[in-house]
Amino acid sequence: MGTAPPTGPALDRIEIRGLVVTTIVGVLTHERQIAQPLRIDLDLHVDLRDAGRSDDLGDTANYGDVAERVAAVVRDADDQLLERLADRVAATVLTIDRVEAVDVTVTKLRPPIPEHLDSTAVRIHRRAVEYTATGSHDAIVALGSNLGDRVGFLRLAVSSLPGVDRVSQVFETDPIGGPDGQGAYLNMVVGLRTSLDPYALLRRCRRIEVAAGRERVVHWGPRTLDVDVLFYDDVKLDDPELTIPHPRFAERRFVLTPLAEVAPERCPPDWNETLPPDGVHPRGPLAEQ
Ligand code: PH2
Ligand code: MG
Ligand code: MG
Repeated sequence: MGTAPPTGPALDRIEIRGLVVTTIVGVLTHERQIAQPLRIDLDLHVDLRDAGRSDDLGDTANYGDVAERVAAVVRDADDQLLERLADRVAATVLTIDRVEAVDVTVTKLRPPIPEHLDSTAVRIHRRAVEYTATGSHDAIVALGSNLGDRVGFLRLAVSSLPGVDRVSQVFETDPIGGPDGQGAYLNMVVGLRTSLDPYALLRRCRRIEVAAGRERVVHWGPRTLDVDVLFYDDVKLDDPELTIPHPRFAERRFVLTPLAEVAPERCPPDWNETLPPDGVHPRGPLAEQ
């Protein structure tokens, strides 16, 4: 509330142009022996709205840091193909928090061919969700949708979250709280392994909600997609941005029923006997919806 709801993924970019690094790259014998100059150009897809408001470097990706990391990767490279080198540059850039996607151009400034030409290059586009940030932290995330293409939005969430390795079935549930007359929810719970810290995971969840066209208009109102972090390892966090474990998970059958399929040890003892019955109906696996 207060600020205008985001209307979709930002088209913002951070550009890095003309980073020249000398390195070993190529298939030909002399290319394997003598280093040659490459030019790297990068377009980082980063939502710059937060930094535009705050004037805080912590709210964006630091291009100095990016350039340094990329230069190090290229300098230490020993690849045959520009394609391979570009891919490794992309993977490095996508480990940086807030970078949603990247365009990488790698240009050979002195291509070893007899024709006269200026340069040769490859340009690739990679998204962070393709490089699933699988890591050692265990997170449990709850999904809910009661507006629009509910099954489609659950699918979007499951495929966009990094490192998902456990999924509950889908449940159709009566809406709890919020305005009268809203439609039934589809709810499910997923488990994932991630290298993201809790705040970066929260931002990833928000971004997926935005991609599903979520608008925060009415508190607890109908939503295309709700992506809530329930647990992150055994971390306890209580600040205005993020509370973990989720403050109301233990009161809600629409969370506990799918949670019991994915991580029963996280459910309070006897929840199934003590919570009042409410409308939670199993609908089977997401793939069969
Ligand atoms: N989410 C809410 C409020 N009420 N009710 C159901 N059945 N399922 C939900 O996911 C849900 C809700 C707020 O996030
Ligand atoms: Mg919620
Ligand atoms: Mg939420």
